[in-house]
Amino acid sequence: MNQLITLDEFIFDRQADFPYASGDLSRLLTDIGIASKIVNQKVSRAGLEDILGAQGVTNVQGEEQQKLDVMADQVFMKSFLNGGMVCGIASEEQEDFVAFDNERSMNGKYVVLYDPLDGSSNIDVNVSIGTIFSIYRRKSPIGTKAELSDFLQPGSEQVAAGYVLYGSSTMLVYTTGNGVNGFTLEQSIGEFCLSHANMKTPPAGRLYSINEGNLLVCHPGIGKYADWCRQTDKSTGRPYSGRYIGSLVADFHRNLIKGGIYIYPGTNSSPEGKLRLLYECNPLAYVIEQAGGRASDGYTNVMEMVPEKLHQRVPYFVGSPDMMDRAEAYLND
Ligand code: AHM
Ligand code: MG
Repeated sequence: MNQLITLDEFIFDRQADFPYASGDLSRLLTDIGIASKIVNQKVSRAGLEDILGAQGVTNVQGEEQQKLDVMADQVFMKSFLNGGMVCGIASEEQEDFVAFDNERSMNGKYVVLYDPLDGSSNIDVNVSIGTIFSIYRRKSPIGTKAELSDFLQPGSEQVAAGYVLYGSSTMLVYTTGNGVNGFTLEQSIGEFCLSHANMKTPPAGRLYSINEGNLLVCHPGIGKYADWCRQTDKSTGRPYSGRYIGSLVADFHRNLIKGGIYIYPGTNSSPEGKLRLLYECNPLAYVIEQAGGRASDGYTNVMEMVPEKLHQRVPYFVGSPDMMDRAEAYLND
């Protein structure tokens, strides 16, 4: 029987990788694991809550039932607030960042940016969704309240990032800059267990993921790249397969493992695209880079961009390095 390594054991074993480690980042990652187990529990009951709750309005505790993405946002925020390692958070669900004002949190070294439930339009139809998170060391002095500048850091400054995929099984995948490791939730013991050690993406793959409905309203180079993917050529394994779930985390995770490229381009009506730089693009860029892939806006590594606002959007290309090279070449041609 293989040795079972839980997420918490793994995090604490790896703590020595950081010469400056005080255990705070380890504790923070553990908090993320706990929050995602709570969210997983709620997500797995999607569809039942309305039936089991009183009229779908209040639950047995008399609390108003919330939409799952708002609920997930609150679960993660409370976990960061209670954990005390974080001086503030920014979330897709909240217009402004939140600076925690209790003494313990103000002494926290880190800020977290997150998308609590990405792909949430898929909840109603029981399709995989995810959480994405990004962790930075704060810029403002320890002991004070978090400031906007703590959150507007380029992705290259991330100290950890990852995602949780609520799929046919629930997985937590993260990096702290020493490779990528994936943990599958073993429901019977309620623990994330190491299942995908040192994940690497193949240099090239046979999957391309794009909302084809956008092909006529985006840069023509992207349509030409999609045409190339569809052409038959045995020497390059084409035609490639089109795979698009519409849940970034799920599309990203599949492509990471099997080899592929995900593209969400700027369109005529939304030149900046749809995805948010700080809590969707940068964290997954850090993960894919640590797994041997790349991410860009078609021209520039997204992690080199200096963000100007919390909810900044950016066109997004992410995946296996050889596929990225070719897709970018079509864009630049
Ligand atoms: P969300 O954060 O509001 O859920 O939006 C992000 C999602 C991604 O998960 C997904 O890849 C994309 O939006 C799908 O968008 P579209 O339906 O336009 O293809
Ligand atoms: Mg999202």
